[in-house]
Amino acid sequence: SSTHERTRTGMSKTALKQDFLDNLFYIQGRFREVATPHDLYMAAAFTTRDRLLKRWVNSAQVFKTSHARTVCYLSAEYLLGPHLACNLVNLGITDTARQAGAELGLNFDAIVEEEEEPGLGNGGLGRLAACFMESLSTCQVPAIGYGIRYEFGIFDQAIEDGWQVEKTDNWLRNGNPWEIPRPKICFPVGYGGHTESYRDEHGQMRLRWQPAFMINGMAYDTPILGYGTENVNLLRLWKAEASESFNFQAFNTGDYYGAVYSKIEAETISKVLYPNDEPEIGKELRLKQQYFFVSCSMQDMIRLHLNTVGPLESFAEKFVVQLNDTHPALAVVELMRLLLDDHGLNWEQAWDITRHTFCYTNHTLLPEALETWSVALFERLLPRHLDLIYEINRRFLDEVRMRFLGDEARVWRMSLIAEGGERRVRMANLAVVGSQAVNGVAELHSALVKATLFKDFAELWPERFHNVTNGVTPRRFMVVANPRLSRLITQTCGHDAWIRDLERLRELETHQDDAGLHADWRAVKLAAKQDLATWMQQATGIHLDPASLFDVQAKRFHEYKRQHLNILHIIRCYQRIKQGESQNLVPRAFIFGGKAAPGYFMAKLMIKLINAVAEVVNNDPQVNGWMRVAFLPNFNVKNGQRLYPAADLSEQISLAGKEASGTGNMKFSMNGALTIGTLDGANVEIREAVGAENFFLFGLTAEAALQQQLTGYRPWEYYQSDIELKSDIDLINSGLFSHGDTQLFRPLTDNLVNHDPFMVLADYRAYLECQQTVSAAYQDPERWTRMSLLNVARIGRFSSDRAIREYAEHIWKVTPNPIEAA
Ligand code: 26R
Repeated sequence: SSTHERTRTGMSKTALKQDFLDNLFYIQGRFREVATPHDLYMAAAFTTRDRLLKRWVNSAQVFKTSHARTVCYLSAEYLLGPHLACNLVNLGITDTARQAGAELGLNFDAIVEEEEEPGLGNGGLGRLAACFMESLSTCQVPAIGYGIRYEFGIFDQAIEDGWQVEKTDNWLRNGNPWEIPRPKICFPVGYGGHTESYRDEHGQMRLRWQPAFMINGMAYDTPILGYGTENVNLLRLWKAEASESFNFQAFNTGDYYGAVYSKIEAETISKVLYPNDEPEIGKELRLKQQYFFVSCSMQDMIRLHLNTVGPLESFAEKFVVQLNDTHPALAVVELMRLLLDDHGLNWEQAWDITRHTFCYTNHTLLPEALETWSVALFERLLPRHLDLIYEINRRFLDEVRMRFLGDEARVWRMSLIAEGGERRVRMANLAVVGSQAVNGVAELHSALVKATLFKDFAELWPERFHNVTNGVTPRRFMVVANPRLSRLITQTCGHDAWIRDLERLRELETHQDDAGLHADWRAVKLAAKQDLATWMQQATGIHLDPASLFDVQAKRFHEYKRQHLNILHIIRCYQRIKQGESQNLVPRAFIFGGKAAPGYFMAKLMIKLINAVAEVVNNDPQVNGWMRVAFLPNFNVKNGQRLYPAADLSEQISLAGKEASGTGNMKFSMNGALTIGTLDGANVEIREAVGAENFFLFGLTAEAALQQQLTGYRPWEYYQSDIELKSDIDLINSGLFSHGDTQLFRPLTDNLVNHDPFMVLADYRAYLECQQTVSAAYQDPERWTRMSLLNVARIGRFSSDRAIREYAEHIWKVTPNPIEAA
C-alpha cells in the first residue's frame, strides 16, 4: 500500500504515468486504446487532483490545529476558467506531465484543450474572485471562497446572422473532476413564514423565525493550490436540494406530487447564474439565491468556529468575511440572526461581532447597477431579516442624528430603506453600515466612491474607506496563456522568480535596447498572432493577417464601455481608404469579443453592427489589404487566453468615471499590448506605471465629463459640426451595412445623436487623433517593441498577489501561514 501512495502523489514522470493509467482504468473504466479524448482529459485531471488532495489535507490539518485566522471570500460569482493547465503550473510539473504524456503517445495540448471551463460568473467581478482565490493560496493566506454551484453558468454565445444567440452552458454534463461532494456538510435554509415571540429557558422574551419552507444547501469543494507553495485553500460552492425531512410531511399526507414538485422547486435555486451585469432586475429567485449561499456560508463558519476555537465571542478574530459587492450583503443580517436567535447573544454582543467580521468591496458606481430590494418582497421572503434591518437602521440613524443635528435630509439619504415611492432596502448602505472596511477597486474609483456614492458615509466614518487596486494572476494570464513570452522573459532575466514576484519583471528594463531581444520579442508576438489567426479562421472563417496590427477590444458589451466608439473609428478608416486617403494608415485587424446581457437590447445591437460592418469590410477588395473586422464568438476565460497574447493594441475606452477598475487592461498589458485608453479605472495607474510615453491617452477626464453633463451636454452639436463624424453615423443609417435597411441601427444612432449618455461623440475626435499616433508608432517597429517591452517590465504592480497582500495587511489583518511539505 505504501507503493500505491507514492504512485498517487509522486511528482516523477514514472509516478505520473502510472497514476494516469490507473485513473484511466479505475475511474474511467478504460484502457489506452479505446479511451476517448474526454477519458484522457479526465484521467489527467484526476492524476493532477491526487497531488492537490495530498496538499489540501495537509493544509487543512495544519490550519485546524493552529486555529489560523481565515479569510472568507463571499462571492455570488467565480469565473474560474479551465483548471488543469493552471494546476500543473502551480504544482511545477507542466514539463514532466508533457513528457509523461509523450511517452504514453498522447498529445498533451489536445488533452488540456478538452476541458470545459466552469463559467460561474459574468465578467470582471467573477474573474477577480477567481484571481484572488489563486493569489490567496500563493500568498499562503488561509482562506475559504464561498459561492453558488450553478448548474448552468454564463450562457455560451453563438453568432447567427450577426446577432448574438444564447446557448445554455451545461458544464456539468460530462462530470467535474475538480470538485468533491460533501453530502454531510449540509445546512437548512428557510424562506417565507413569520416571526413569533417565545419565552426562553431564562424566562426572557425572544423572537424566532418560523419559515414556511426549508431547503438544504450541500457543499461541493474545489481545492485551489498556490504557485510554488504547499498551501491549498478551499472553494466551497453550495448546491440547493430539497430537504427530506421537510418533504416528509407532504409524503405523510399522501401528497406525492406535491412533494416531488417542491423538490424540483428547491433545486431551481442554484440552477442558473443570472447573466445580467446591468440594470438590477429585482427578481425574487435572485434574492433567494443570495440568501441561500449566504446562509449556508455563515452557518458553516459558525460550525467551524464551534468545532475549533469554541466561544462565539471570538468569531471576528477567527474569521474575516469579504463581501464581493453587495450580492452577499445579506450575510450581515444573517450573522445577526444566527447570533441572536440561534445562539442567544444579546444585540450589543452580536452587533459588535458582526461589525468586526465584515468588509465590503464596491465594484460599480453606475446607479442602475446598485442593488435594492423591495420591502414587500423582503417581507414575504425574509420577514425576520427585515425586522433586523429595521432595528439596525433605527440604531444607525440615531447615530447619524446625534452627529449631524437637524440634518434630516442626510438621515433620509443614508437610511437603509429608500422612502418615497415603493420602499426599498438599499443593499450598499447595509454593506457599509455592517462593515469595518469599505474599498473601491482602483484609486480613481475609490476617490469617487468617497466623493459621490458614499459621501455621507465617508463624512461619518472616514477611517472606514480604503483603496485596493485590482490585480490579475500572472500564472494564468502569462505562464499558461503565453508560454513563449514567459520563456523569453525567464531566459532574458536568467530566472523565473518573476512568476511569484511580478515586480521583478522590471529587470527587463536593462535589456530595453537589446536588438536581439527586440527580434525575439517580435517573433513571440507574431507566433501568438498566427495561433489566433488559425483559430479565428476555423471559428469564423475570417482570415486575419498576422503582419497587421491586432487591435482588440474584449469585454462585456455595455454602452459605458463604448464599443460603438471603436466602430465609428473603423467606419472612418473604411471611408478614408475608399476615398484613397490611406497614407497614414497601417494594416489593422479589428477584433472584438464579449457577451451582451440577453435582455440588453442596445448591447446586442452593437454586436450586430460590428458583424454587419465586418461583412462589408471583409468582402470589399478595395479595403481588404488594409483592414479586417472580426468578432470572436463566446469570449470567456479560455478564449481570453488565446486573445491576450496576440494583441498589439488594447482598447480601454470607457467614458472616464464609469469603469471601476477594469482587469482586462492589465491582462493585455502583461502580454505586451499597448493601451489606447481614457483616464478611467486602473488605466490611470497603468499609465503611471508604464510611463505616459508608452500609453496612448485620449478623452475627457472624469471631472470634465461630469462638468459637461451638469452644464448640459448636446451631442447633436458634435454631430452637426464634425463632418467626418456626421458622415460615419450617416453611413450606418444609409443601410450600407444592413442590406439597405435604413432603420435597423436607428435605435443606436438616434441614441448617440440625441442622448449619448456616455459621451461617445464628445470623445470621437480625440479618439481618432489618438489612433493616428498609434498608427505612426506601429510604423516604427523598434519603437513599438521597446514600448511593448516596457509595458511588461513595469506592469508588476498589477499582479493579484500585490492586491491580496494589501488586503491582508490593511483590511483583513492576517499574516501568511506557510505550509510545510508533508
Ligand atoms: C446587481 C446586478 C445586476 C449586477 C450588477 C453589476 C451584477 C453584476 C454586476 C457586475 C459588476 C459589479 C462588475 O463586474 N463590476 C466590475 O468589477 C471589476 C472587478 O472589480 C472591475 O474591474 C470592473 O471595472 C467592474 O465593472
